[in-house]
Amino acid sequence: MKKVVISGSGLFVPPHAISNDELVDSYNAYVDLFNQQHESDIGEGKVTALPYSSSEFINKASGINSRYVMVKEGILDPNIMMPLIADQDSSELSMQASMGIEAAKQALEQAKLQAEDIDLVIVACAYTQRAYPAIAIEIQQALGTKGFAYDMLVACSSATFAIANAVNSIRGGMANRVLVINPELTSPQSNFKDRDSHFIFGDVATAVVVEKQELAHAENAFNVLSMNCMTEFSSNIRSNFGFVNRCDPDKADTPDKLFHQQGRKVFKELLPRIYQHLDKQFEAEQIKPEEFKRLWLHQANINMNMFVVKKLLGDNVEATTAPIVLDKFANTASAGSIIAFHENKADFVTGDLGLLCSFGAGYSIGSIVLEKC
Ligand code: CO8
Repeated sequence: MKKVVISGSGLFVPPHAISNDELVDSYNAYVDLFNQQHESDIGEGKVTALPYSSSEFINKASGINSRYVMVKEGILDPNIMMPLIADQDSSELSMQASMGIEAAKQALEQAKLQAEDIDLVIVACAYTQRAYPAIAIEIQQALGTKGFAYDMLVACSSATFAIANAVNSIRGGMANRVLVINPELTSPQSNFKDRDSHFIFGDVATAVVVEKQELAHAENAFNVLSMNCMTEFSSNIRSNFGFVNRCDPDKADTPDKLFHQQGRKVFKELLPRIYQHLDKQFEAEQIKPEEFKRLWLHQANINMNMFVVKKLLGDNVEATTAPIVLDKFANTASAGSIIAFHENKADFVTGDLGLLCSFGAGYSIGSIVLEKC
């Protein structure tokens, strides 16, 4: 089997940060406004008064302290509660393409490659801002990559599933060098009026270069030793946004068209599936969890990550073994584990093992064992 490596990674950080306190202040101002507007219905028991959000809860329940967004205007206004992003002319570079290009340029530089060395671009994320033409093809043209390009969506597992596609495209002879790009523009999909989820997401873009080992510069390269993907249908994390929405105008804008979830159920149902998934992969590959120098895990919830780490490695694990980036970036859907990888791989020496693992909506789980070349 052809050896394939990840030879570069990149991270684009959006221009605006929002702290928990800022977000909670705006949410609570929205609550005051809502409760005032519905005062008599609340008094008569026809409408339930909204309770406040709190920074203490957010930090304790999720580990998130802050998040980045592409456009801050509107999000913190209690009368708006969404980013105000102007509609773009078709001749302009889309927001997701511009985010992805910045991450891709860094990944190319790390891999010591030019755009024209790439013969496949895969854009993989929770949502693309339009269905067609693909954001990946827009990036192909803007960067000047060769070959072909396509978009794919697997929510939080988009990056690991796309890396698996990239590896298989190289092994199957369809490509030599692939850019996998994750432009996660989550803020327009987030419901900032929903106390349960208003704090969860942040915008970011990541990218990796995947290429044939024989073509790669060994300096930054990680050999892909094993890959495993699984899915199982669940509506516990869901968005009903789609192209059919406009055909029922009365319901086209209801909250189910944004991200919503049963967070507790997800926690309880997904964790055992993650353990089973990884156990199976490690058994098949004859790898013991303690052989990993680092776990680059999906970044949805700090408590969930700690459960995974403890189950794999026991109670006494150094914080550096499974780095947390969600305190600063929040949940960035598929980009989370790639940020952790990008920021925490420089100390790897030849033979060191690491695990890239994502989990989330679908349900979906993707895991990739990497070995430093
Ligand atoms: N402030 C204060 N109190 C709150 C708040 C708040 N903001 N929200 C809830 N509470 C209260 C509740 O009302 C509840 O009160 P009570 O006990 O009186 O009923 C109490 O706090 C506890 O609530 P929960 O049980 O809901 O709290 P949890 O401890 O479960 O924490 C979490 C909630 C953080 C959501 C947690 O359940 C979680 O993270 N679960 C894992 C979910 C997960 O991993 N989901 C993956 C989603 S990401 C994904 O798959 C990608 C989707 C595609 C991306 C889309 C981009 C937008």
